Amino acid sequence: MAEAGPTASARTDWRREEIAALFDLPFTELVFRAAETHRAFHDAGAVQLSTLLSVKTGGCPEDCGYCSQSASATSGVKATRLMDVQAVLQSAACARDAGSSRFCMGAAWRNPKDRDMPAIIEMVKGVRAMGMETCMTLGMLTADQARMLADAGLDYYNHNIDTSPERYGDVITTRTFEDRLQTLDHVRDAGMNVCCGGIVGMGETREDRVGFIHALATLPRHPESVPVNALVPVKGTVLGDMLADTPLARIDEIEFVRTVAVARITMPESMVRLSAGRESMSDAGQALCFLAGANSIFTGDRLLTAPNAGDDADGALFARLGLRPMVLDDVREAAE
Ligand code: SAM
Ligand code: DTB
Ligand code: SF4
Repeated sequence: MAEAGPTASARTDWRREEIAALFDLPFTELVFRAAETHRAFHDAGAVQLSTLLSVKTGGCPEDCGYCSQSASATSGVKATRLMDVQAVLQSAACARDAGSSRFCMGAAWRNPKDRDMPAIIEMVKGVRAMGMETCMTLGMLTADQARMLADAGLDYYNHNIDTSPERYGDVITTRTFEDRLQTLDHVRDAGMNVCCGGIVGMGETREDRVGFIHALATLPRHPESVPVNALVPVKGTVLGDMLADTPLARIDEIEFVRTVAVARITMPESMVRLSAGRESMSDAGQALCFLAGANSIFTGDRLLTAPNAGDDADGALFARLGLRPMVLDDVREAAE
């Protein structure tokens, strides 16, 4: 079955109560419904593989409470300059050779400066020329910057809403939820695919998770890609330190799977990505996520700064579960 991005007719008028009611379903009923939706819209045996590279690490002026790269964190992550284009392309070639279909480049910026754009554009063009899909996450964009990236051929822009609108100000104070939405508008207006999701396990309530999914599922058009991250608690970050003291605040796998299932049901045509935090999940927990409709992962042994499961572990998991990587031809067919 051909994969497809969200059509204009996908339902975007979800009410909060409806989403809360989905979360409240008996677990097996919720997962069953999500699996049905998954099968109606996607090939449930195929998982899309994306690989991350941090092209500019650390020293970020934003104060996101979860992030090791914020200048306000004492995580020990060293700030670097923007990587050389050739080094980025070498890393992309390794990812492609390992079977990844999309290369996602992240920079620890509040926003890119105009002087950074020429190198960024070279990275997009170079990775595309290798036959991979391209994704970038560079912070806030102006309408002009979004157009420049689209003109360079950038396929996806990642910009997460991270949590519910109500909780946003508790996690990040240096920008607003509205700022986030504005960049997402610029990305859409420029014609790029949107990758937008967030983090669970930040000590939020179920109601916040409802608000988070509600905000995504009622965007004017569903994101093509929805990353659901489980917080990777990093020492020296506000949330990492807070949760180190209250281990019970961490999300349990069943609640994580519920979140994936509700994302799948409410945004049926989107790719739902089991993202950060997968390394510390059990195989059974990940299997439940795939059953509940997750159909994309980050591969390789590193995310941006945090460790990731790694190709050997993922190869073994896919063999155990009888899953196969979505190859580029499938991905291309999906986009048509
Ligand atoms: N600076 C850009 C921005 O914030 O848009 C891009 C990079 S930022 C690291 C991308 C996303 O990674 C964040 O929005 C957040 O959802 C996720 N992330 C960052 N640190 C995380 C952590 N410790 N655990 C889970 N997800 C995390
Ligand atoms: C997303 O939602 N998750 C990825 C990607 N988008 C850029 C990043 C996860 C970062 C995890 C923490 C780290 O590596 O520092
Ligand atoms: Fe900076 Fe992005 Fe980390 Fe926030 S999440 S501190 S914007 S790198």
